[in-house]
Amino acid sequence: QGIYQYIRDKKKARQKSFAMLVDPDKVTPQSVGKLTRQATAAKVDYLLVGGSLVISNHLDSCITAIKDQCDIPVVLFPGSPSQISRHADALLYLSLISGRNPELLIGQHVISAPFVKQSGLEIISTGYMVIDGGAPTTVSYISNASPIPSDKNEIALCTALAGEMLGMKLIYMDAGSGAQKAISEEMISAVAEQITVPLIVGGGIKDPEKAYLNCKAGADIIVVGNAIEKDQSLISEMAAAVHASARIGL
Ligand code: 1GP
Repeated sequence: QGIYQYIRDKKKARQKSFAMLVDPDKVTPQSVGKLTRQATAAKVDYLLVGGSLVISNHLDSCITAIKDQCDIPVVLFPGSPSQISRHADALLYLSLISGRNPELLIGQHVISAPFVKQSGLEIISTGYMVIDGGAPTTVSYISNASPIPSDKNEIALCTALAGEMLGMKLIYMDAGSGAQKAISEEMISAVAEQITVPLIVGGGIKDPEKAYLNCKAGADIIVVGNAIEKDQSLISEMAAAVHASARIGL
């Protein structure tokens, strides 16, 4: 069974998932052991690997080390076609549908398509929506595209709807890594009420309560990176909050 089917099944069963974002620049093949032990103990559902800007060139060896040491699915979240590793389990094939930069909507996909196909990875087409996170984030700068204003829920919902009708299998709403302001619950619920595909939400989530509220608003998968890099005790707290939101029937 593929990762996407697994995500769909969990949504159908009204289960919420927690994904830990692993920045390839902040780990080494030697240091991933600690991280995989913590993630396994915390029952993290997915490891998302990638970022808008990756400087190191040890992606393959880090993913191989992660796969050797745990059974958590590794899903690529690439900022560019150079961040593709056939050692992962699946690839979020991102199209930046919130922006109007043709390179990130389709251009880079065309150039990398043969290579992506040959990788043998499970490809999950994802409508990627960057939402204004208060101050410019790396993704908003690098993408050279305006994020959706944080209070324009109707733009977010129309964008997500268009993405779903174009055939995107997931919608990912992201305030950007390290965002000052996470996406509002109002915007999450406006989108969640309209779409049927699973909804991923991330960017600037700093505490378990916000993770919980996002699930309550309709997010299916919560992604956290920065906050758990700063305080690793949050890994289990975040995962527990996300899993608890499903148990009480949200
Ligand atoms: C960024 O959604 C992710 O693409 C995670 O963001 O690092 O702010 O948790 P943070």
